[in-house]
Amino acid sequence: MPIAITREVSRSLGACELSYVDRVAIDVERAAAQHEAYRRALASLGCDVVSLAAEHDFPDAVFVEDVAIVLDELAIVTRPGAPSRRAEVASMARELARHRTLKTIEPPGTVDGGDVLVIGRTIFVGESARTNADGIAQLRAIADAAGYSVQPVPVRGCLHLKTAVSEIAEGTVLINRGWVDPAAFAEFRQIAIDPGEPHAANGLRVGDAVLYPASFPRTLERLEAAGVAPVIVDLSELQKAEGAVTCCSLVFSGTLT
Ligand code: CIR
Repeated sequence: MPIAITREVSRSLGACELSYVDRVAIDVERAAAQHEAYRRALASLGCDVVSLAAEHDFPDAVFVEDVAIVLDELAIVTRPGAPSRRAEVASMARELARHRTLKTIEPPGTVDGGDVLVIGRTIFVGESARTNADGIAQLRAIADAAGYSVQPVPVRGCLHLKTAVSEIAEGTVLINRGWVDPAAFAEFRQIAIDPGEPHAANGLRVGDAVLYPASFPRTLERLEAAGVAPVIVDLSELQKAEGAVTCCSLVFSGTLT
C-alpha cells in the first residue's frame, strides 16, 4: 500500500511565491476543501494518507513535493530554491525519518522536488530557477550510489520540470513541448498537452491510476483518446498559488507503523 504524505493548507497561502503566474486572490477555505478532497482521492486509490499539520508561517508548505525526493532506498531532503521555503524541510525530515534513511542537499546547492521526475532507474532533473548546478551535482552523487542515473534537462518558461512533463502511465509522459525539449524523453510514448492549456502537463501517477486536475478538459480528451482514464480532482485555488497535483503529496511505497 503506498504512503502519501500531505500537509494541510496554510492560512497564509495568499502570500505564496509566484514566478510565472499572476497573483490573484486565493480563497483559502476553498483551497483547504479542495485539498481535503485531494487527500480523499489519494485514499480512494489505495494510499495510506499522512496529513501533517499546517505550517501557517510558511505560505507554500502545502506543496510538500518540493522539500523531499523519496526513492525506494532512501529519501533526500532538499534545499528549496526559494529562500522563503527552506524552513519547510525540518518537519518533513522528521516525518520521513520514520520511513527512509535521509540524505540532504547542502548549501550552496538548491533542488526543488518539483524539478525531479523519477522514471524507473532514471532521475530527470530540471535545470530551473529553483534547482542549480551544485544541487544537481549533490543529487547525482547520492543517486549514483543508490544505482540511479541522473539526467539534467533544461526547463524554460515554467516553474519546474514537472510543470512541463510528468509520467502519466507506464512508459508514457504528458508533455508541454514548448517548455521542455521532447528529445530528452524520446524513449517514452509522448502525449502532448492541448496548446491552449499550457499548464496541463502535470498528472500524479499512483500505481496504475493517475490523478489529474479538472481544469484542462481539452488535454483530458487527449488522454482519454490515448487510453488513459484519470481520476479528476479540482485544485483551482491551489493552482492560483502555482501548484499542481504532484506538488501536494509525496507518494512512495511503505507501510505505516
Ligand atoms: C512556489 O512557487 O514554490 C509555490 N508557490 C508553488 C510550488 C509548486 N510546487 C510544485 O509544483 N512542485
